[in-house]
Amino acid sequence: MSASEANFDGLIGPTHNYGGLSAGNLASANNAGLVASPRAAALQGLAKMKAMADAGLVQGILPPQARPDIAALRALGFSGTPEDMVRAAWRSDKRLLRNLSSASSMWAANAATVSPSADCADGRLHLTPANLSTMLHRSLEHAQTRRALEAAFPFAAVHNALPGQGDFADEGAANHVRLCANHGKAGVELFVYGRAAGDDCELTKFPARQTLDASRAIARRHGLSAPRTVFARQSKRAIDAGAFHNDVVCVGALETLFYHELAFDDTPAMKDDITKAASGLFDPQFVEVPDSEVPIADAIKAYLFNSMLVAMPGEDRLTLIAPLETAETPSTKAFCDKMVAGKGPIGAVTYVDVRQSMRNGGGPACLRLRVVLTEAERKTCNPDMLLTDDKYDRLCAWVTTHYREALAPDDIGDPALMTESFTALDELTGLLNLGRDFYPFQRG
Ligand code: SUG
Repeated sequence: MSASEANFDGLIGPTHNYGGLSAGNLASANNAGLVASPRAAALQGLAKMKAMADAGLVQGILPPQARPDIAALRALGFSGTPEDMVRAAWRSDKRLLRNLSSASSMWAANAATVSPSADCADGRLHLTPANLSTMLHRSLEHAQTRRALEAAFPFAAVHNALPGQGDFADEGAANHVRLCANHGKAGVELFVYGRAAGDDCELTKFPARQTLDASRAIARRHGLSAPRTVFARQSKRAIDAGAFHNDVVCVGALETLFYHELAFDDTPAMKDDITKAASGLFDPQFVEVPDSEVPIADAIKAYLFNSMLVAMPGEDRLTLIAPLETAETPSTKAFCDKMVAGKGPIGAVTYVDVRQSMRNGGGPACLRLRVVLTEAERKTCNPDMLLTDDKYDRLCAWVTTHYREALAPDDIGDPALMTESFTALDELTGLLNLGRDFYPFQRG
């Protein structure tokens, strides 16, 4: 069956700010406290989506979540009107309100793990929203993410998140890669984990956010074929260098896996396991970047691997859509230039400006969830959540009307930010035809 890969990007929400909320994510820590521009951030994200749509790829939109999270404020003991709760939370615990106000659902690569119908025993597309249980601000996302995925893919099996307990810590597609010869045929699913239940938590300095147990549970739920499924461990060195997700040091598409030499705990075993799992289907192409050419610190700072690796219509080699920071870092730029001049599977690199998201550790790849859709599935996915020229124009105008130009860390305590955000999101449900009960604040 013919199938293609669509990108569903998280539309950046009106509370985008630099809260310093993610331990182990160096950009989040280093940029904590900077003044953010929600408007510029959202327009950068939309421009990336438009560029992909203009290139002929299917581009979808996942709406931002409503923040601050009023239900969480209430559950944590605040009472009164939403404005009362925001004021009281800011007075008593600024860090808590920052967590409850994060626009982090923009990083759609963490929204869910996706297995295309060709890989699943029941022949349906399966999606498991990630519980994101390691970080408080991200653990609030999964219920609304499920709602958004059900709206986008009404035909699919959209599961509940795994139990939000440490043994099942799950970060979604950021720790998952699917390789295949052809999107419509069975592929190999690679799950990359940082720890297993029962491991000593002190093994890594920074949190290892994905467990083997979560990855295995997802593979079971999705009905994946065991011989076509590979589990590989992230290296401690990569996690402690700031690779809080595997997609900070690895990206794959079709037959190609592009990764840093230090990304995996046991690289020869990972390659061997993928090669065996792919046997009879395709010959995997491994593009390994040596630490001697691109030191891991540069790879993480420049986000070389947090790029989108895509088959552009009409091109016979893959294109890497990298952040501008990759072009500005000498070692990563030199590597990219050499790579495209060679004869390997990656034949072009283009650079995009997503600096607002990058300052929180979210590159081009973080902002999108890849969903392989058969022709029939694409026709049944929600057309209102797909980007068209007209919708792009309307979304840009909506952002320009409602989003603040600047948001300083202390603005999070301002109840007017909540009112503005909810007004904007209420209007967005009309723009995307989501119904007037999509957000919790609309349900009362
Ligand atoms: O989970 N940053 C996100 C970045 C997610 C990147 N996603 C992928 N690699 N796929 C995170 O650490 C920072 C928010 C703050 O500090 O305000 C944050 O949540």
